[in-house]
Amino acid sequence: MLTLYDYLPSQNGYKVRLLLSQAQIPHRTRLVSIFEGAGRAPEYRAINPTGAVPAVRLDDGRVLSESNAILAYLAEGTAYLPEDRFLRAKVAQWMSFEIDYVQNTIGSLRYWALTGKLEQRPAELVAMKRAGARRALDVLDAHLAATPFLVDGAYSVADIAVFAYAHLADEAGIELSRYPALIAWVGRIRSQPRFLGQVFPYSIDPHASGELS
Ligand SMILES: N[C@@H](CCC(=O)N[C@@H](CS)C(=O)NCC(=O)O)C(=O)O
Repeated sequence: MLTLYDYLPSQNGYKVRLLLSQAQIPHRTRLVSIFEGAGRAPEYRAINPTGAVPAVRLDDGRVLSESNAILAYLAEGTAYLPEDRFLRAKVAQWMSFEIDYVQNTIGSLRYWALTGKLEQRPAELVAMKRAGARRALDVLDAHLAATPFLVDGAYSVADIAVFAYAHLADEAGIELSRYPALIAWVGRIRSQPRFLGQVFPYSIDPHASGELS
C-alpha cells in the first residue's frame, strides 16, 4: 500500500491528501514532526534528501517527493490529468507557476504569520513576498474570469496544486475578497466529489514556533 509522509499543517501535504481522497487511492500515513527534526533524521533523508514533506513510498519501495511531482504521478490514468500532450503541458505549466508564484509567496507568508515569525523576517523580504503573492492572485483571477478551471475548463491536479495555498491567502495577510473570479473557483473546487475541507492550523503542533534548521 502507498505510504504518504506528511505533516498535517502543511498545505503541500494537503495537496496530496486531497488527490488521494478524490481519486480514492488506498494509502497509509506516516507523520513527520518536521519542527522536532524528524525530517533531518537519516531514515527520512533516505526518503526525501531535502527533509521536507510530502513524500510517498510506492508499493514497490520507490520513493517520490515534491508535492506537484507526486500529484502528477498519482493522477496518471485518472480524470484529474488530461491525456492530451498539450493539455498535460498546461497542467505542468500551472504546477510550476504554483511553486514559484504561490507556494513561494503565500505559502511562506502564511507560515511566518501563523507561527509568529513574520516580525522576525526582513521587511524588504516580506514586502517582496506580498508583491509576488498579489501578482500571482492577479494572474489567477484574470485567467479564472474566463474559465471554470485552470486547464481546458476541467478540474485537474493543476487546480489542486494552486488551490492548496491560494485559497488561504487571507491567512497570509492578502485579502482574497479582491479576487472575485478566484473566490468563485474556490467554491467550484469545494463542491467537487470527495473534497477534503479540513485545514490543520500550525497551533496543533506545540513545536511549530521553532525555526526549521
Ligand atoms: N517544493 C516542495 C516544498 C516542500 C516543503 O517546503 N515542505 C515543508 C512543509 S509545507 C517542509 O516539510 N518543511 C520542512 C523542511 O523544509 O525541513 C513541495 O512542493 O513539496
